[in-house]
Amino acid sequence: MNSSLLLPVQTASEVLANKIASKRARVGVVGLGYVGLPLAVEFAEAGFDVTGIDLSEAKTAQLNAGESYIGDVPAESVGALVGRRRLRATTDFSAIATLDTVNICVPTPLRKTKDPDMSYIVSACEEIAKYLHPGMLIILESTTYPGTTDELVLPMLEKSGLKCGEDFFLCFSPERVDPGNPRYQTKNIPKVVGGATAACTELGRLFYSQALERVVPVSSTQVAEMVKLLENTFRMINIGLVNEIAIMCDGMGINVWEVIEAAATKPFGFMPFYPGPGLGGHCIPIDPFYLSWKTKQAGIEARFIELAGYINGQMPHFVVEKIQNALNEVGKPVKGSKIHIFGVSYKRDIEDVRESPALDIMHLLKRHGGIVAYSDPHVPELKIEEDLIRAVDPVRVREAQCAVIVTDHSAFDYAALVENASLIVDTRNALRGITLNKIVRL
Ligand code: SAJ
Repeated sequence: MNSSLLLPVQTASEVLANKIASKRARVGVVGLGYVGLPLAVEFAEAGFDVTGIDLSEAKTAQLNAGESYIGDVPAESVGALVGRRRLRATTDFSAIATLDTVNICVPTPLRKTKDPDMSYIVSACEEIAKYLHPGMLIILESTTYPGTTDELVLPMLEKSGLKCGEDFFLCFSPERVDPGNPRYQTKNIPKVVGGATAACTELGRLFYSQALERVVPVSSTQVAEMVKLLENTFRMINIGLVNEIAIMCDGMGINVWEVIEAAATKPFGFMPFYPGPGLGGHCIPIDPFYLSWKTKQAGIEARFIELAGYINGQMPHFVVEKIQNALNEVGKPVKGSKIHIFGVSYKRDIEDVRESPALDIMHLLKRHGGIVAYSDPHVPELKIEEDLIRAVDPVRVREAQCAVIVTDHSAFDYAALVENASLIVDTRNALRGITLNKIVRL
């Protein structure tokens, strides 16, 4: 046969690149939470066939019924994509055998010992390895310590006998989802991606550029893993700094909120952070300890992280001391006093109570014999130790000896609170501009 008729054999990378560029690649997302579901919807809306995989029968059934359980993902979008058979959800990992790309978006919590809990990543990779086939792109998005992708995920996948960078391709890309952010959503948040090899990085770049506005390729998976940890460690440490500044100002009788507001007028070289009752959420209090855990393995002590973690962890105690002193000023002990907490989620205008400092504050007050109630329009009920307590009407603050603003939800009627409460500890400067003896600030 005339050799000019023989088409050059395409490499696995070229075949996959063609599938991605023509949007014929069948996309998979493992883990359909606040990261995975928006990502799945973005790729489906970009024209790919997307299969979401999750352990939860409830979640997959809701999605296949065209419903959404993530605030940032409208049910209409899910319904339209499911209707057009662009998006489907399953609990069956064997679907991976039919896919070309898989994004892993599973949780990476900390254990009680502040060690990384890698169990979700490990079990996802065990399933993927069963169905891994030549020509696949696997991208880990879960926040984790530098080295996870190359040292843990890559060997697990190569147990299949396939070679990374030749038969399959592997990247890390940090998730930067900020739930409820009205301006930045999955599509317009710049997407960092780093591959185990240059070919992996290029395929990761090509993949994300099909659906997202800006892709930032970096030279390795470790760089990409470290980018995320720098971002969130930066935030945690600066919150720790401003909390320590608040403690200093409190000791010197200086209004820290006025100090920060004036410092924020500096048009360069300063970024305001604000003191608060402690550090909540599933990112900022957690992510930096993935970094410090890893550096400890290399004999490097992450002193800033440890110190900031200590300071942030002390804030609930600092707030309870403020409450004790405020009640003391009016001749009342914490013991037997009714204390009404305003806001229990970890930050304003959301319903998430994970790691919320309000839980620590309520626990400490109960331990001191306080009688604790709370109001929160986003959290109808709350488990404190073994007790399940329900939110009460804010007007019940009239019965309390002290009100404490822990989370400054926009929905609160602060004028009514000032009117009805006999004593208020404001940990968020929610009552800024109101000067009354009955208001005590951080
Ligand atoms: N907090 C303070 N003072 C501050 C800022 C935050 O005490 O100046 C407290 C909050 O009350 C909360 C905790 O820190 O308890 C975390 O707040 P956060 O604003 O960092 O909110 P998160 O946990 O939702 O962080 C997410 C992160 N996004 C991702 O990891 C993708 C973070 O990187 C974002 O910067 C942050 O959202 C954001 O800016 O909203």
